[in-house]
Amino acid sequence: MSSFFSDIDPVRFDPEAKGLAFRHYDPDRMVMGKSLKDHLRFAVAYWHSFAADGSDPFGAGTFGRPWFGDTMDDARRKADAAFEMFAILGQPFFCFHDHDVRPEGGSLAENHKRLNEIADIFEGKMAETGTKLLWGTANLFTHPRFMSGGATNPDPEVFAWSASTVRACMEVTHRLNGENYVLWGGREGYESLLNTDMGQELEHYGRFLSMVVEHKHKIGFKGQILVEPKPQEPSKHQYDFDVATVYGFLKRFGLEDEVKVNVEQGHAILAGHSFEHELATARTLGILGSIDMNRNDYQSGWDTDQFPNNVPEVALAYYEVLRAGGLAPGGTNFDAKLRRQSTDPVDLIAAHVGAMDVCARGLLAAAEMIEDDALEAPRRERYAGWESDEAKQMLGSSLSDVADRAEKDDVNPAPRSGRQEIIENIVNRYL
Ligand code: XLS
Ligand code: NI
Ligand code: NI
Repeated sequence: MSSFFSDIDPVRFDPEAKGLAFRHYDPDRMVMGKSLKDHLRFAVAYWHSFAADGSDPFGAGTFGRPWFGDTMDDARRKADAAFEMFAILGQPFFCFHDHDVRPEGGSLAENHKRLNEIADIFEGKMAETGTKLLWGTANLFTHPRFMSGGATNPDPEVFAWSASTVRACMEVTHRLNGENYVLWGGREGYESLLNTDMGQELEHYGRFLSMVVEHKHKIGFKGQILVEPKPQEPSKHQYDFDVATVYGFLKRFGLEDEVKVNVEQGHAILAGHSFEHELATARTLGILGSIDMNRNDYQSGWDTDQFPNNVPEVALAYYEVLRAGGLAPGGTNFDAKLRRQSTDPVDLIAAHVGAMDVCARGLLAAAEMIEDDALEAPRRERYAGWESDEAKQMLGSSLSDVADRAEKDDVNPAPRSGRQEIIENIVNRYL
């Protein structure tokens, strides 16, 4: 067994503790009829925690983990450290790409063999520790073969390679009882319109996603299929720009009842939205599947994948999640990495502990606002006019009927305050 975290004890809920402890995340605390653990469904992202090396566009990796290397032994050491960390955190779930867990094999057959070998190890460790798989996914963006996309690549052989890779990842996810399967299309987009046939690429993308759904049913995978929207980076323009764009795409290909979205905080910001906007859009359209809880640095304008630390933002996000009826079978995935100067094993633990506490505070505040009807009461009042029979009838009549009635009654509505500041003050009481 790896001893990477050897001097770190399992983290417990203890609001009085001096050292590493959860001060707000009490997994067993009951809120709105469910434990915090079941509301939040936290997951560690294998890639950022165990594969990221701390490099940036200007400098080499700084983390130097003992499992860095490209052999299967390195991959096994990495798995040991990962499950050691899940146990220390009491983390119920994890998520991974094929590329994070095994070294590249150079051929499809070798890649799949290696992936399945690591999945065997995961299977044993999951049974031992009770850690579950929130979602699996395929990395169709790191290797140079994917530089022009996976399913939207102009080269049909890359489409075929992608199909084989996604099939292998879906089947491993199914075998490990994953609760979701995610597709994030980082390079499913374009760099330049001058060399891109957008119509053809969108057709191929739609067909690919349909094939994924068909395969899900063929193998009896019961988890959710999720698309993760993002507007750009690494593509200049990504086809899955935001939640509304993805919904239009799903509708076009008849997939709106089969596929939901995994909404990431940082991606929402990159798209020029707030996180709660994206969550409310997904909730309203009935496609909220899961969340990636990692923020950007608002000054840099990049997807910096930092651990969440802003309770007011997180509270409004979980408010939308609770209104949607919760996350399950999705969860809260920390798609977040350490800053490159945070090089110690304890930094990795502390980052997750802090993030889990921030999420717990946010969810508790959101639940209290819901239990007190603090925001819904003023919202209902604002729309109360629509409760009358006369108002409801308008929606079933013609433009002329409504216009005639307005003119006959000589309606002349007076402006009414939206009370935004008053409501903002109410929110502030809960934070
Ligand atoms: C990148 C994405 C990625 C997905 C999984 O920006 O967030 O990490 O979550 O492929
Ligand atoms: Ni991201
Ligand atoms: Ni993500």
